[in-house]
Amino acid sequence: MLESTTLQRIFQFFGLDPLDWHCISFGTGLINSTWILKDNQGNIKYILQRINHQVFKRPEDIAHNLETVGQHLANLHPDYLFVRPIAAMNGSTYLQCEGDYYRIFPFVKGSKTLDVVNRPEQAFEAAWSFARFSHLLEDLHPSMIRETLPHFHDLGLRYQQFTEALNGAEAELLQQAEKEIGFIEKHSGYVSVFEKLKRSGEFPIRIMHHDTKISNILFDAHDKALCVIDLDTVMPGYFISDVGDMMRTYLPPVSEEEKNLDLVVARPEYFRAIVAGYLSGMSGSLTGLEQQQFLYAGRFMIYMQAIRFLADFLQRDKYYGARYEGHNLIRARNQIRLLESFNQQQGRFQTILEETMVSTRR
Ligand code: GN1
Ligand code: MG
Repeated sequence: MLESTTLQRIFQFFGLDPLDWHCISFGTGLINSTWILKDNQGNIKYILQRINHQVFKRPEDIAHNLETVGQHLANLHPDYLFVRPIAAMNGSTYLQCEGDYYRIFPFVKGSKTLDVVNRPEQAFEAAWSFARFSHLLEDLHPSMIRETLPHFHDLGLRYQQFTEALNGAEAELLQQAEKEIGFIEKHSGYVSVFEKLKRSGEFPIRIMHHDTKISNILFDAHDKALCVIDLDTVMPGYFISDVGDMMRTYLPPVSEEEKNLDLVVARPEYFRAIVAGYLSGMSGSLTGLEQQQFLYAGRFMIYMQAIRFLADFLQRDKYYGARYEGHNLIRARNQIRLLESFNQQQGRFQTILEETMVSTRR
């Protein structure tokens, strides 16, 4: 919860009268904390967020990126809905307070977020929106955008961190995670694929969102996507990050928290929706090599998340935290199961990819 003195300072900084607002905890993110601000009539008007300063070391870079992207879109695509944080009296869009950082976004009226994807149309809408976002930023040079989390989706580095976690782990934890460690090691070829793609010259650095889970899209009452949100990790990267994280989070009918692994399966009709939505939102901008990497995108992100959860388990949950004993091992198992289900169906997914590429071209 928020200390009431902190809340008072936030209100004061952003010029809001404390008597007018009720602050209620909201959202399920693992890193930042979120609240909604309701007025006295019970209407949600603002979203308040605390940026996790342990993770995001330079919040001023986030502010710089939001400003640069917002300005670019306002100039070239004035009809595009881009939600910018509100500015305080002194022009700053964030408040630094006792080592933490706070900012406030206007709430988009009539919008809602989804926690699970239960219709392929929702996956299509989300994929289209994330693609459109990157597409509209193609004429903004990636060097204009700062890396808010350096090497965030660098699979080589993640693998190295996993190896370090292995070397430093207690024997008891190593034993509990023996099977999962074996799986990660056996599939380390995914890391070399990434290194090869980066060197290929046909795999451009683009401005990507880097956190494309479904709750980062605002939908209207009819499940039409209104806009993308949670822009802290908007930074230069590769298209496989966004497409892959959509596969990781939209393909299964359950979340990464699910303990019953029988429920963790990759659903082909959602794969089709992601590919179709993404290709159409990108309007033909993907290179030939990129178009061939939709399956790899899924593997890349699911594998990386499995590594991150497993490394965190071995390091006693220092990054993600844990709500129960073995939580991050369960999360890693869930991701591994998803990757197995994905790979078991790769023939089918490849056919869907080819069909969708043909129908999108028409
Ligand atoms: C974190 O905080 P949240 O839930 O938006 C993480 C993502 C992971 C995700 C897994 C900055 O995102 O990379 O995919 O947890 N973000 C960061 O749930 O590490
Ligand atoms: Mg996030």
